[in-house]
Amino acid sequence: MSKPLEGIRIIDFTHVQAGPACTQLLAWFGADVIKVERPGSGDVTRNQLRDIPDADALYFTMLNSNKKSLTLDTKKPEGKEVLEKLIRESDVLVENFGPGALDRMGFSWERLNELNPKMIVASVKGFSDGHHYDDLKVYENVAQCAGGAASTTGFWDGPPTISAAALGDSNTGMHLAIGILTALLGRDKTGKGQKVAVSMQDSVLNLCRVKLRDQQRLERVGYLEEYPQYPHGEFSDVVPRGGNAGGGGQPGWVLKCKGWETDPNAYIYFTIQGHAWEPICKALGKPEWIDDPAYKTAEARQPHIFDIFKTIEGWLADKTKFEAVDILRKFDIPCAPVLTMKELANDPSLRASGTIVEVPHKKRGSYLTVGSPIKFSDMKPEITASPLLGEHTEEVLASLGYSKQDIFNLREVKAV
Ligand code: CAO
Repeated sequence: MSKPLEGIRIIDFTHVQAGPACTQLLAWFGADVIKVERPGSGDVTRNQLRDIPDADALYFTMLNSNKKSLTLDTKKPEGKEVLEKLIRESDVLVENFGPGALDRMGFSWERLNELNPKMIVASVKGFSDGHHYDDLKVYENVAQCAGGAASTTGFWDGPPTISAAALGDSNTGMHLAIGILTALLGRDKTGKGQKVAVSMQDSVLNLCRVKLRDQQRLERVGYLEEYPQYPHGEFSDVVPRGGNAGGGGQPGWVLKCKGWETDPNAYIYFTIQGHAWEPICKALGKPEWIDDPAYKTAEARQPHIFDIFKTIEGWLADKTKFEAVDILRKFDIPCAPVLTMKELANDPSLRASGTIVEVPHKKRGSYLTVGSPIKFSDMKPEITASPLLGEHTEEVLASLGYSKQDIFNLREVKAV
C-alpha cells in the first residue's frame, strides 16, 4: 500500500522535541525524512536521560521513528555544499533552532528560496517573529507559562502549574505539520514554496482558547459559574485556576475510588452532563434526586456541587476505578479511570490499535513507543526504529551523486 506522503523529501533540521515530533508524524505517513545531525554528537536527546549505556536514549528513539540520519557539519564549507545540494532536491526543510541560528549558518529564508523556490521552509520558535520576546530560546515549560496554560492550571491555593502533556513541544510540532501539509497543497496550485512559522506560545494559546473565552466572560459578568470559586469564593479580574473542574458547560471532578488511601491513581473523572442527570441518579441509587428542585437543574446543583461529588465518592468507596466505570458506562455517563503510564503501556486496546507499538532497535533491543494517533481507513502507518547517528550518511550522499572517494574526502575534513 503506498503512503500519501511518499515522494516528499524532507530535510529534518530539528532537535529536542517540538521539531522532531512534527517530522516523525510526516515520516509515519510516508515522507522521506532525512535528519541532519552534527557529526560526533547528533541531536542532544540521543544522550539525554539514557537508561542503557552507549545506546540512544528513549527521548530520542520515541521522537525520531521512521527517519534517516545524515551527519553533516553545516558550518564547514564542505558541509554547506552538501546541504545546498540537498536543498535543491528536497520539498521541505524543517528547523527549530534558536532564533537566528539558520541565518548565522548562511541559510536565511531568502537564500533558501533562491536555492529552491519550490521548497517549504518550516520553523518552530518560542515566540512569533516580531514579538517583543522573539529573541528568547524556549523549552516546553517556558511556552506553557507564556501561552496561558500555567496561569490557568492547578489549584486556586497553589502556584501556576505545568501540564505533563507536551503542550509547548509536541503540540507545536503538530501545528507545524498542519502548516506544512497546507503549504504543500498550496504549492500544487501555485508552484511556489513558502515559509511556514509556528510559535510555541501561539500553539499553547490556541489550546487555551476556552480560557480566553472565560477572561471575556469574567470581564462582562464578574464571575464564572462553572468554576469551583462560584458561588462561595471570590473572583479577581483574571481567569483563576479551577483545579479539576470541567472546562466547558459540564461540571466534573476527579473522584476517589476504592483504594485511594494507598494508590495515588485510584480515581475516576466523573462528568455531570446536564441531560444525563436522570441516569446519573439511577446509577447512584438516588432516584429521589431526579425531581428534587434542589437537584433537578444545573443551576440548582451548582451551589452544592461538591456535596454531590462527596455523595458520589461515598458510592465509589467500595468500587475500584475500573469497576466504577464499568457500571457508569451502562448509564451513558462520560467518565474514565485515571490511568497510569504503566496501565497505558500494557493496555491491550492501545496495542491492538497501534497507538502504542513495540519496535526492534539495532542497539537497544525492542522498545515501546507511540504510534500514529491518527487512524486511516486506507493506510496503517508502520512504525520503524529511529536511526543510529549517521546510519544513512553514505546512502543519502550517494543519492546526491557523491562517489565513494568524495565521501572519503568529506570524512577526512570531518564535514560528515
Ligand atoms: N552542524 C553545525 N552546526 C550545527 C548543526 C550542524 N549539523 N546543527 C546545529 N548547529 C548549530 C547551529 O548553527 C547553532 O549554532 P549558533 O548558535 O552558533 O548559530 C547551534 O548549533 C544550535 O543552537 P540552538 O540555539 O538551536 O541550540 P541550544 O541548545 O542553545 O538551544 C533550544 C536549544 C531548544 C532552546 C533552541 O534551539 C530553541 O529555542 N529553539 C526554538 C524553540 C524550540 O523549538 N524549542 C523546543 C525545543 S523542545 O523542548
